[in-house]
Amino acid sequence: MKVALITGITGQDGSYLAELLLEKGYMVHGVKRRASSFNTQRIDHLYVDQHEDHVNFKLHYGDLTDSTNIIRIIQEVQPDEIYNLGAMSHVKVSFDSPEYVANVDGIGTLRILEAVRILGLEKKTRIYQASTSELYGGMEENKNSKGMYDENSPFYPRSPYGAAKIYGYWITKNYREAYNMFACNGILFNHESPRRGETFSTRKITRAAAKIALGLQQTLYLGNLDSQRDWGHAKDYVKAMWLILQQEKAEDYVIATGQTTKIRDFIEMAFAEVGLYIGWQGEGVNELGVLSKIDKDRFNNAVSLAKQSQNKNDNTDLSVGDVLIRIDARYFRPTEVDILIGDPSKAKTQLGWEPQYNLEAMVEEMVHSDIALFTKDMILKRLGYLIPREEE
Ligand code: NDP
Ligand code: GDR
Repeated sequence: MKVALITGITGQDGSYLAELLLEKGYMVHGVKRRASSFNTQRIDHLYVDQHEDHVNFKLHYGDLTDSTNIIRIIQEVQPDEIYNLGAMSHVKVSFDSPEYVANVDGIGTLRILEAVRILGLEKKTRIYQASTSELYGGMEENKNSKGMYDENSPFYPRSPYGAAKIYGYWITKNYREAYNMFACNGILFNHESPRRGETFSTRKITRAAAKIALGLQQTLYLGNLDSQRDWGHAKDYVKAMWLILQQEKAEDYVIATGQTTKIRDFIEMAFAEVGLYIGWQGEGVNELGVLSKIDKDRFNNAVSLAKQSQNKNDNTDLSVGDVLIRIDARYFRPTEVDILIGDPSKAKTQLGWEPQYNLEAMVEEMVHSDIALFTKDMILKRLGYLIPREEE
């Protein structure tokens, strides 16, 4: 039985990766942070009573800022593979807490590598480092001949997050070269899912599309609508992480779709999923996203369960001309990454990696998952049950 250790197991990617490794028969260990409220919602379904005979999933309290517990956990677990996914991963928030991000996302990577070395596990333990397309910074002149970023494109990080992750990238490469360790960077472009954190752009948008359709929210406030991202599905991307560690030789790989989409186009797709069509008026901070058409069939179809459960004919007062999206300058970043588009040729050829999802399928899944989530809340509320997270 192979043994894996995942830092960041409570996050989006950690939860999908844990599922994948359990399916493959691994013993999965995860590092979770102590928090004053539950932070394991994404992995609760994987929990096994530690008193049972065949325990294949175990959590350890730990933090990437604390080398003593990193060393202790790795010593106890003796992992064949470590996936270092733990990070303060929000680019905008990294401008508010730059030193903390440097410590967790940058030095945290060093702590993992050094722990493996101190414990003499260099030959046994393979290490995956969660590197990111934020390293490229969206510099036009650094794209390859196909107009994309690949494994040879120069880096130019544009945030404290990007700057911390570039240290993680290079220290991983350095430990591979200096100590002959099997340590690899996956340079992953944006990947999303119904489990995406609620304050990242895609999930904020799919949640708002669902809530507005259900009559639970009026307006969605966003920042820069013109940046472009190469969006894939987290489920596809964790498969690439695993493949990277199964190769004969340790190398770095770009994982991306090769397509890029503006934030405003993602908004249009998400709202169209609930039958609401958005038109744009005005410019800059005064730009508005206005409801230009309602497709009643699509709308009714999307919110049908909520409507039945409320015993109402119609539970929204939406009409054409309503302003659904406004700009709030607070969400602009001091420096922005304007465009990201990755060239996954190496991963496709060498790893045999092929994503299953396209953007349309992912948007559909995310919007409908959020509708189901809020419908459940509405039903519980109607039955008089107070939803715990609203009590807190
Ligand atoms: P999430 O933000 O969903 O998850 C981050 C995880 O790291 C959480 O489990 C979080 O714990 C944990 N964490 C945060 N701070 C610490 C700390 N000090 N010590 C230990 N663990 C910590 O991120 P994703 O799942 O989306 O991303 C996984 C990794 O991949 C991250 O490193 C991210 O930077 C990187 N990445 C992500 C991309 C994406 O598009 N999703 C693209 C490229 C790279 P808690 O739940 O307690 O907050
Ligand atoms: P990103 O993702 O910064 O690419 O980092 P995010 O979804 O936060 O931003 C994408 C783009 O959307 C614009 N934007 C907004 N973003 C947020 N979060 N909230 C808003 O209200 C909003 N309005 C507009 C942003 O300005 C940006 O241009 C993600 C993270 O998962 C990183 O950890 C990872 O490394 C990179 O993807 C690849």
